Amino acid sequence: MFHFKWKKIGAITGLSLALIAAGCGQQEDNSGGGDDQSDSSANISEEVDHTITGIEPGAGIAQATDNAVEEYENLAGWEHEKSSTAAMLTALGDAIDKEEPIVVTGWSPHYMFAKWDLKYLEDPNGVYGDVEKIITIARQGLKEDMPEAYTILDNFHWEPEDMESVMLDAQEMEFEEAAQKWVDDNQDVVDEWTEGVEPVDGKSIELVLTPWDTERSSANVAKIVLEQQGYDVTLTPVDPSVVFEAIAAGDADASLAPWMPATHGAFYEKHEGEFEDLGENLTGAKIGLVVPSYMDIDSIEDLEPAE
Ligand code: PBE
Repeated sequence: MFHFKWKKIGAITGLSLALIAAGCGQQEDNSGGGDDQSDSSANISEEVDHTITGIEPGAGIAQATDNAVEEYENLAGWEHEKSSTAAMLTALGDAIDKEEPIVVTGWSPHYMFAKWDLKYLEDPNGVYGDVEKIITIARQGLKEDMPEAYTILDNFHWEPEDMESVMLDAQEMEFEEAAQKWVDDNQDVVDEWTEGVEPVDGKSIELVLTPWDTERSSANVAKIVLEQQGYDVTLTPVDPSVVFEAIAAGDADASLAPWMPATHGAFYEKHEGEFEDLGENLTGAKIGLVVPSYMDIDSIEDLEPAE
């Protein structure tokens, strides 16, 4: 935390200098109608101190962003500053309050798009993929050991709006309560997932998830549905790499957390053949570089190198 604040002070100092420099430039350039200059992509890149405000280092989007900095020649000399989702959202909110530029790693579904007017930067190299699916994976042997749970997990499919409604309610209540509310309101959907499945008597099952609101939503809904069926459910939040490791090793039973193909594709490939892929549980997710809509750039390629 301390480290992050310190970095932020550095960024603010850099920004003030950039603004002073821009002001000087405008005075010298009075004849040329230099008003647009403060919005130019070179200035945007300087004003953000050639820094992408990222999230937790273990996130798939963090790996993708390191790849983007490597791959895009125009991101030469850029820093990808990793901290936490909460710190990224605070920095984004602060920048928007002051109408300052900022480049963050963002994803949907997420309330950031409802709360603020934001846009994804185009990604001509396709580093962040296009549409992402969220898939369900299970340890080998789960189908034989717990066929009832396997069937329910295999049937689990919902829409981004469903996930968003749990995430929105969870702003004001615990995820358990928000998930229960969704289950109560959508018992017809849940009935389809559990149709023909026999009840069980207190068998234990462990689901691993990643520590973001999207996955807290799906895991808590799955927990309630499996508990209705008679299971005793444990939810364990871990890093994305550990989701795959735990399922591949048989230490956990299943997960509804992997984002594919771009976000967690590297982990998937590393463990391919050591787990079962039960297919998507949601489609229409996305990751990428996100900026406030007032910023006058549209593509990652509009950013300028640091050197
Ligand atoms: N996320 C949310 C995660 C997956 C879910 C996009 C921040 C990640 O990048 O690993």
